[in-house]
Amino acid sequence: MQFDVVTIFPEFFGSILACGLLKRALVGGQLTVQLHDLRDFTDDRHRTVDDRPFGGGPGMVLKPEPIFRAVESLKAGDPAGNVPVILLSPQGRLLRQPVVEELSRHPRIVLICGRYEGMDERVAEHLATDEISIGDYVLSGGELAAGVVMECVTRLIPGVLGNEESALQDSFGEEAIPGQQAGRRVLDWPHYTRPAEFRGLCVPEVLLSGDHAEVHRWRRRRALEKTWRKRPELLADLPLDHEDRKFLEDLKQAPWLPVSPQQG
Ligand code: 6GU
Repeated sequence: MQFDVVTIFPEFFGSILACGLLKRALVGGQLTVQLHDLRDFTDDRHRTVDDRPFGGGPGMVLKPEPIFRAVESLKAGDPAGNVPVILLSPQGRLLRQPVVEELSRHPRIVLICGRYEGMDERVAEHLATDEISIGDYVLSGGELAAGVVMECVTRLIPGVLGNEESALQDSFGEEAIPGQQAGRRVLDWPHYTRPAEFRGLCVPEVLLSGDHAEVHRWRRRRALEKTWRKRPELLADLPLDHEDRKFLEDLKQAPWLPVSPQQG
């Protein structure tokens, strides 16, 4: 996978590429990231990337020419010409895990970091092939969003995660439970590690029992419970078996009761 990032702040990406998953993927050769300084594609002495908005008003607007030039120079090396060119902007479609999965199937992606005040609309209309937002809030620029896209897409590249299963078991990833439909989302179950008792707070007994079937059942129930309590709208899309439905019905009847006797 290769990301080409067009930005006025290439230095922004130093730390996120120097640690954790992205660093590992870069070192492992599964990932290449090329940072392109938008100012390198200007043609004036001041390396001007923005200008005042036509029609007046406050703020500056990113000029189209350097951005078109930058993207066209990147794509020159890619004759097939079907590289996605994604504009990061709050007007884009919302980034959700199915979108991440879709992006991860491309070998190369161009990311254009917008600025909050604006970018000449001709970039969105005639250069970008896609526009993505990472949520309904305002960022000053698309750099953080580009980092988010790179991180969540890179996690899906085969061989990047230590344990291939950990991607499958995540909240929002595919169901951990075998036999369930792909693409359905449930929140993750709670995790614990040693010590079994910390400041009087005990890890649920069932996790210490060694009974794998019971552990499995407990995790499923806690995942369902968490989803119902925190993101109930996700349950509507979830394929639920008879046991799941029975569990959720009981929970709704008496949400204050513990989810299983083992939990105490
Ligand atoms: Cl991708 N860019 C900006 N500027 N703000 C955002 C965003 C992107 N996603 C959410 N807010």
